Amino acid sequence: YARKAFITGNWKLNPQTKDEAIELATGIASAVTDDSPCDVALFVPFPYIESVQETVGDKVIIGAEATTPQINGAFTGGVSPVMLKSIGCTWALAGHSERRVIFKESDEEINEQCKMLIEHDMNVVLCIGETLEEFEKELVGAVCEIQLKKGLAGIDKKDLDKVTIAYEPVWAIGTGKVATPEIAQSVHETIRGILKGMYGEKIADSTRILYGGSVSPESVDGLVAKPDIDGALVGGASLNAEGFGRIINHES
Ligand code: G2H
Repeated sequence: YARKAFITGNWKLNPQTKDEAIELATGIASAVTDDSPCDVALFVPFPYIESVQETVGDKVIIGAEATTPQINGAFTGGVSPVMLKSIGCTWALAGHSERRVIFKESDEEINEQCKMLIEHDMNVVLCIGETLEEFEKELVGAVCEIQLKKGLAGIDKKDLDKVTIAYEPVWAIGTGKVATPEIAQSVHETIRGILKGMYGEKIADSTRILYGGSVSPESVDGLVAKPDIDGALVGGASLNAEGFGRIINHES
């Protein structure tokens, strides 16, 4: 199965102004050429989505960093998939560890978000991953299995082409401590095995699994060289156009 590499950036609560967002997006889009070995996406703050989309055109997919699973009503501060779709945005992250930890989103809420996105024919990158404590207790496989099964509960096989998985060990996020390619590969293989149990071999083989957690221009090549690592979800290093350009145009 040829899974095309997928390099994605997650800007989080950055940059500070729309002008800076457009400048950064311009730099990143200029790094994407016909020779780039991958699809490219950027998950950006809501207020920047439309202008950044306009800036990058077809070169880069622009998505939301989070969504609210309800469609309308009394949910102050919420942003629904329908609203996003109405501005031409058809991708979103779900379950990033910062949403789980800081915004207290549960597996059930994350599942609702995934289902709602899919129901509206949108694409989701479901983020999963263990804490340092769970890693040390050798619970990585168990944690990934729970988060995958709960996150994807009720999602049909036919819709898995709208799902990308991002494995982000919490201990590697923003800490500069990137997982070694060997550790990441072994977890990705486990995740693919869990997907196989849930959806069968064909779906498991065609679903892209990205690694996230302190990916840098220096570490990307070793990671994506591994057979089950199909790309990266890049935080800090996606805020520098030159560095992110290097990650996009990694060795392949
Ligand atoms: C993990 C990652 C992007 P960073 O959160 O989602 O961020 O690359 O800064 O660790």
